[in-house]
Amino acid sequence: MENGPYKYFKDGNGRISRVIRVGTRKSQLARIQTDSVADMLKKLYPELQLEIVAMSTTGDKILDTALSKIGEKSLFTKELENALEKNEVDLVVHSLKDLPTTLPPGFTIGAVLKRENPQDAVVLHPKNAGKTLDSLPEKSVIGTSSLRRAAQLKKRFPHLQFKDIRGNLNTRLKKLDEKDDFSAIILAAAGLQRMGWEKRLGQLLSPEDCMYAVGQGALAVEVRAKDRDILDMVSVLHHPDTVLRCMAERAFLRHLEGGCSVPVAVHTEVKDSQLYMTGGVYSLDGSESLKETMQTSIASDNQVEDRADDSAQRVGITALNVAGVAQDAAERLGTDLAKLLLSKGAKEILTVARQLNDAR
Ligand code: DPM
Repeated sequence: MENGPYKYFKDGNGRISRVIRVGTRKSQLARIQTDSVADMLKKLYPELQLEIVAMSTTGDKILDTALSKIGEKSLFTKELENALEKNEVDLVVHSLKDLPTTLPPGFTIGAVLKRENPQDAVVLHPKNAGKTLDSLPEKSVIGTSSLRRAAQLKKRFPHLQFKDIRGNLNTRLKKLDEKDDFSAIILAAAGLQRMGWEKRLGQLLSPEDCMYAVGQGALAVEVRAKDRDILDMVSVLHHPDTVLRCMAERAFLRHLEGGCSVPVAVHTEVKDSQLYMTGGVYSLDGSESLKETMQTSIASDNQVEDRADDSAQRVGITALNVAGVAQDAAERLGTDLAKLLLSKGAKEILTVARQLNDAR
């Protein structure tokens, strides 16, 4: 342990020399996510003193506008990054899918944790308990403000209608249960599970029905890029398969120049040292779509990455302790899949989707 990440945090007597402050948004989901990461760090470094600092972000304050309409990608992250920059906090826990594929200079994702179920789930109004999207009556209203979910599901379930629903998970569930506006809403299974709402998890959407968002289901720890001690400390939280899948997904989205305001979806899998990836782009009503699958070897000679400079960052992630060749292969896979889709007309589909969404 002499040269391990631990040393920095002990004083001459072997006691902790500083408190690590962990930034979080104030929503219940954000608090749960942050607490789970703090607990893992405490198990790994029992003498660490952690302090949680909760903040509201712009994204939490603008609750009446659809996410895809607000435009700014760093909606949920800017205030937290300001606090990181000013050394008010040392690390910040996010849902990876809320982090842009290019982070502002000076920041990096120092850990990507083991992905939970990345699938989307149907949460039904209590009066529809037991139903599926298929069996809901004609013109039933489904709540989601994700262009990605709406585009895929409109195509697949033409008898349904889709309407925006905003607010944090608690607000959405309330809007569903206490009013008669929605027959069901679509949420990430991972979020439901973290909130302890498994009982509300209705139908899980298969990749044929709805592929998930880039990074969905994985938690990320954002840190100051130059803070090698903190980077070393959090890098033990990296889950290598999740890192490689999410790197490929983020490279795909970045190359398509997508964000949360375009309908882009993915599906990835790691099996026998192969990384498989399916990516799709959709028109807003789902009538046009392109979907392709590619794979790459992520076999490595166990030569792990130990550089922490800018050149080691791939799509905003610094994955110390994960094989560099595998990271390169994953990033290339995402980029190559995006190039393939672009060669088939993805750019036109996304440009029109963006224009129509802006005009909504
Ligand atoms: C992003 C999207 C949504 C969130 C867009 C998308 C869903 C918005 C909506 C980028 N961020 O998925 O196509 O449904 O109106 C968000 C959730 C989680 C992280 C909640 C959810 C929890 C799951 C996770 C919101 N961000 O998607 O149901 O950590 O991946």
